[in-house]
Amino acid sequence: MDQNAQKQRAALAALDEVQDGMTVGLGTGSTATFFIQLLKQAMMERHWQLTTVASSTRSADMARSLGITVKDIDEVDNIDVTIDGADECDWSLNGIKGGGAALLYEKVLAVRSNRNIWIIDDSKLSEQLGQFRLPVEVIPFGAEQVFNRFQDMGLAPSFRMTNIWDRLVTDAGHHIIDLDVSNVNNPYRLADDIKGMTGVVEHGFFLDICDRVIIGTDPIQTMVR
Ligand code: ABF
Repeated sequence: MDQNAQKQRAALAALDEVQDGMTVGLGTGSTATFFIQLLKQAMMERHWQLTTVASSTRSADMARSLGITVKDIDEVDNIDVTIDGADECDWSLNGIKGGGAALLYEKVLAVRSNRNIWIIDDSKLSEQLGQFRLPVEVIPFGAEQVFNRFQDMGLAPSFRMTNIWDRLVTDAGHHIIDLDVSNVNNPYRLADDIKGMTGVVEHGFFLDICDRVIIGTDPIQTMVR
């Protein structure tokens, strides 16, 4: 089944996680985009009143363009469920996110959410995390020093670029360095080491965060924590 069909199927299945009156976290990426479109349709058909919080400017803009109420995360007392995509997911419901350069706000949203649901196509599944390069968000000041540290650690770093001259700048004004973690057996240890580095804001390991993964195969497959 083609990936888009799987993404749409997973996004549709995630509507089961939403009830009238909820505050819903909106993820970022193409699968999350399908979900936002389907959420609007469900709101109209089922007369749901919902509040949302978005994990990126582009998801917020898209939701608002559909007439969905989007609040700042500090304006809501509670986030009932966040529906997001992932770049890679293992059988323990751990994942790598940040391919869309939104990992910081995605993680802030996820850790504030009562439930986290990932909607993916089956190409994202892997036995051991590391097929996807790990995005790390760093402040611009001293980013080269952090890059060099990653090089010394054998993680083959590369700056995420918007073109051949300019480093990508995230919604929060930071840069992304992508790392090769394909030889890493203990993501927890590496996650702690990376997070402890001065100049690093956040990394794309999402460990022990996701409660349920919906895989858009036919029939749908789901993994729960
Ligand atoms: C988001 O989900 C991003 O971190 C990631 O890049 C995306 C998955 O991409 P897609 O849904 O477009 O395959 O959380």
